[in-house]
Amino acid sequence: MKKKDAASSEIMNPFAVTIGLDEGLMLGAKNHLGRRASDMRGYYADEAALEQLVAAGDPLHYEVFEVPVPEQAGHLMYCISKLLPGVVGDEYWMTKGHYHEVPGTAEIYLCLRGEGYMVMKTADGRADAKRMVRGQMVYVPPFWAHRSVNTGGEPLISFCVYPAEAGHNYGDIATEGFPQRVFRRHGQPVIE
Ligand code: PAN
Ligand code: ZN
Repeated sequence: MKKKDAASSEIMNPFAVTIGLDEGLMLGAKNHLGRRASDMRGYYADEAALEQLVAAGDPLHYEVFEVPVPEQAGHLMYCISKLLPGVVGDEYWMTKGHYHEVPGTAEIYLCLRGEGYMVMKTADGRADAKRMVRGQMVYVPPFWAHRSVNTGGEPLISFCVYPAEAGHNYGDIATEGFPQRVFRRHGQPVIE
């Protein structure tokens, strides 16, 4: 079924939202997603290290704050993504990563705090990674799966914007994985 677009709906009213640029939060966020270590099973190379983390209190891995808009073409969804620092074995904490359910939709990530990488891949075998530091904007083009990785000692906080109808496809990445992963080697991040 074709999704409605904004043009076929009533005109909505403007609104404004306060964002904590350093804290990585959105005041009045209606959607707050939190993923813990136990939600990340199957994503890290060192499964035993992940289980140790789960057993040691199952810490929060990352959070996403959204004040939702209608999931219709013409609208823009936006969020704050806050990925905490840490390693599972030698692999830096990361988000699950996904394609968009509507694959031809892009995304903009503006890094507000912290340091890390946006790791990306296409289904036809291309791979890329872009550094994320405060003030750096990463453009994730249509058809690129994307995952953020925190290689620093503080939260990696980004503001994201993408077409509201995009949706999230986690299944393909859960099975394919990303060809590039980021490990701590002698205290330094290395993309392997
Ligand atoms: C982001 C991500 C957020 C969490 O808002 O959803 O960083 O990552 P995962 O969704 O991969 O768990 C985004 O890319 N939205 O499209
Ligand atoms: Zn996305």
